[in-house]
Amino acid sequence: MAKGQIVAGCLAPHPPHLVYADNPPQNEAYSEGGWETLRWGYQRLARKLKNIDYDAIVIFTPHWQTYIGTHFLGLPEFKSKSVDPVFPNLFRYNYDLQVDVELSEAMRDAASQEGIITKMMTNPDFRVDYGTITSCHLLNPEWDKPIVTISSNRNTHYYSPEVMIEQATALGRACAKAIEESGKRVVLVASHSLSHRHFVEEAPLPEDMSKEHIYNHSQYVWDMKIVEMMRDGKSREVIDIMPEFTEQTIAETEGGGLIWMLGAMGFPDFPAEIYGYQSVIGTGNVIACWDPNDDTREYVL
Ligand code: 2X7
Ligand code: FE2
Repeated sequence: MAKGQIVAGCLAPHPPHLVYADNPPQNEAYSEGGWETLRWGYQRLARKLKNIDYDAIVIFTPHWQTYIGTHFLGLPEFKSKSVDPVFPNLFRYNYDLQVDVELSEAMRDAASQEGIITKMMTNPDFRVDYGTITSCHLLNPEWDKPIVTISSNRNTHYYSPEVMIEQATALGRACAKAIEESGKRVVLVASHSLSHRHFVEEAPLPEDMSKEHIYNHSQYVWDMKIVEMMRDGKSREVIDIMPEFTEQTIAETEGGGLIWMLGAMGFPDFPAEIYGYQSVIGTGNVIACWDPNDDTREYVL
């Protein structure tokens, strides 16, 4: 059997606004559009993924927060309605998704061997979080690939950003080993924004783009610094300054997704493809992809 491999790693922000703005039939709310820079970027990345041969998407989300260990989806199907607790006006999404349980169990076993506390989620009534649904919908609107969701253990809050770096890197290493042994071709997804200070009042019309802008300039400067390092292939350095970035901008990197993904990919030193940057209710969001294949890696933006 050929060795499995990670065929792409995506940083895929999940503001539910982006699904709302797209008006897919699964979502109950109706919009007049909005946030095109991110949505068009996602469409371009989704087209790239369509041309890559892969078996499954593995996604790490900060909106499935676990306090004892790291949890993995553990049933072949989850079907329900995902409602954003903060934006129920925008996001009430009917999903019916397939899970690659074999891969999920293999990653859990490998993580366990690394000394990480783990658990499989086998409650059929479990509601999959909106981070998973939003990023997966935008990267693969056809939902024609099985997924695995990995929870975010609250290391940053219990301990510190440095402990999160150690734990999420170990988890990434374990997942990479399990993928290699599985023989499967896998797309990794870190589902989160960058800077994360946001407005606390919504515009009367949420998609009114005349009201959308970054929360403050300092946040923007930090985001651009991180994006520049991604472009320059300095993924190890992104992780090194992450504790300060996370603290200064209350960044959603606190959940560990980007650390996990870059750790699994061995902290790549090739440039990330950048597909777009835009604010959503004041947060900073970049869509980026690390393509390990020298022949298909592009200079997108
Ligand atoms: O979860 C989110 C987010 N990360 C960014 C912006 C808006 C809403 O929800
Ligand atoms: Fe979020």
